[in-house]
Formats: sequence, C-alpha cells, structure tokens
Amino acid sequence: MNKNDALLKDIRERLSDFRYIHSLGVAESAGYLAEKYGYDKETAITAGLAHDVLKELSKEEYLKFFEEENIILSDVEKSAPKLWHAVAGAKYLEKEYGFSDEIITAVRYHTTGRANMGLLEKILFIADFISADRNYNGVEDMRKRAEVSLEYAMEEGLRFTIEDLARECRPIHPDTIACYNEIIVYLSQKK
Ligand code: DGI
Ligand code: FE
Ligand code: FE
Repeated sequence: MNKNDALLKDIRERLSDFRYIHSLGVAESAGYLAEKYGYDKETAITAGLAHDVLKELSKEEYLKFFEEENIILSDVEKSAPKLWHAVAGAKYLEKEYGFSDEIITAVRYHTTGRANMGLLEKILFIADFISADRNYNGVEDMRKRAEVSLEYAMEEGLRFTIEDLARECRPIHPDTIACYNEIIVYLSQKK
C-alpha cells in the first residue's frame, strides 16, 4: 500500500462522512492552489487529505496523546480544544507516516496560521476555507480572493476568525495574531 492509500484508509476509519468528504475537498483545493501558485501538487493533496486526521478524538484521547508525547500546551491552547487536532495531528503524522517537515508543519499550523508561513502552509490554510464542502456566508468572496493571492485570502480568513472569536469571548492564539499582523503589514506595503 502506498502512503496515500494508507492515509485514505486511516481518515476513512477515523472520520465521520462529513469530515471525510471535507478532507477530500481540502485535498482537491490544495492541489488546485498548488498548481496555481507553483508548489508540488501531490504533496499538497497529501497535506489536504491528512490535515484533520485526528479531528474526531475525544477530549480524553487528546489529553492522553499529549501526555504520552510529552506535548505541553500553553494556557490559551488548554482553553481552546478546537486547536488540539492540529497539534496532535502533526505529531501523529510525523510518527505514523514520517511525512516531510513541510507537510507536518502545514498541518501543525493549519488552524491558527503563524508568522512566516511557507507556501504549503498558506495553501493548506486557504484550501481549508474554500473547499467544495464549505458554504458559510462569504465563501464566494474567499474563493475570489484565493484567485488573486494567497495573502489576500488569508487577510479575509484571519479577520473572519478573529472577529468571530472576539465576539464569542474566546481566546485568540498568539500565532493567529502574529499571522494576521504580518499579512496586514505585507499587504499594506504592496499598495
Ligand atoms: O478543522 P476545521 O473545522 O476544518 O477548521 P480549522 O482547523 O481551521 O478549525 C477552525 C476552528 O478553530 C474554528 O472553530 C475557530 C478555531 N480557531 C481558529 N483559530 C483560533 C481558534 N480558536 C481559538 N480559540 N483561537 C484561535 O486563535
Ligand atoms: Fe482543522
Ligand atoms: Fe479542515
């Protein structure tokens, strides 16, 4: 079995129909963005398939995994369980599949973003917002922005996430803020 076959079987077994279909959609969008912005298409597809691999663990399973892997969460991370699947997923893919650092890092930061993201990181971050299964208000605008540049789409995605989190009084991860600031400064200098 090649690695993508094993990965497909793994996500099919670990994820609900809904999230399995989401993962296939993100893989397709990541492949599309890779071709458009000049990254290896097969690597981007693999990252898309893999990105939410541990999304459906229980709270107990995450905490056990973090303890076994000696992963220490910050206070913000402890209080934001939605961030856990990216941290756990990256470690799992490193251990079980030995994927490249680029894939591992893209999965690790696919939820928060961070400063200084590489091309695959940005591709996965945006593919997650524009995949075919997404239907939130504003998804068409995100898809249009993704045709202009990855950074232009990231600006909108990060603003969307930060506004949502602030409105709901939830903590905003420092990596999310660092990513937002960097993109805003970058785009303002281009004008
Ligand atoms: O796994 P998906 O649902 O496909 O998408 P995702 O990995 O981007 O996760 C989105 C969720 O993560 C969404 O509910 C908002 C949350 N999130 C993203 N950035 C932050 C965050 N939550 C907190 N508390 N802080 C963040 O900085
Ligand atoms: Fe995710
Ligand atoms: Fe996702």
